[in-house]
Amino acid sequence: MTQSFKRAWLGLGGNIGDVERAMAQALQSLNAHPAVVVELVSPIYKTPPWGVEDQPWFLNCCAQIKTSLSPEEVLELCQDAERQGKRQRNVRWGPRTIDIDIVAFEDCEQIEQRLTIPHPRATERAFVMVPLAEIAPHLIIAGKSAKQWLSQLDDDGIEMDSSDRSWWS
Ligand code: A4P
Ligand code: MG
Repeated sequence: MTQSFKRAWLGLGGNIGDVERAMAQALQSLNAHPAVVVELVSPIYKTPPWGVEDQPWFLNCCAQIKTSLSPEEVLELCQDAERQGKRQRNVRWGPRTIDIDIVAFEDCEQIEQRLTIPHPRATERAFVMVPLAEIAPHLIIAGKSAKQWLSQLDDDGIEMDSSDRSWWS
């Protein structure tokens, strides 16, 4: 039986607790799945809060995976990883320790409440496009490359935390 592998790009972030550890654990648990390979992970960036500004700064990164799972199955895995991160931290209130969005999925475009691909707000967010452009500058999302989207965004304040790309493994 031949399996068809697709690439997908994930955006990870958080601003409560040990976010680096939560993101590393999430990426490790995705990579441990027999149908998922984490191929590339960006450096971690410190990013000013977007949307609600009165909250702590975030850490963000992006990852490229290869998978034979469907987009919905990948979303489920991401949500499992989010739940694990929360449980271990036992955070009673406040923003999530870790949030994982599917930014794009090869050969998939869909608008559904449960899963919209590409992620409808990703191209407006420098905290997604900065790390994405680092690992997949030529990836086309909604007609433009990650690098082109980034050139239109305000990336003021975003700082690379460390250029180490193996921080998660
Ligand atoms: N869902 C639909 N499409 C997708 C997709 N492509 N990927 C559904 C993931 N989930 C998708 O998600 C709610 C539901 O969206 C999921 O159950 C899934 O079925 P959510 O993450 O709880 O919230 P949201 O509505 O997706 O919000 P969004 O736009 O992701 O914003 P958040 O998560 O509220 O953003 N500032 C910085 N600097 N860095 C950050 O990481 N994050 C947030 C939180 C705000 N400001 C930030 C950051
Ligand atoms: Mg989200």
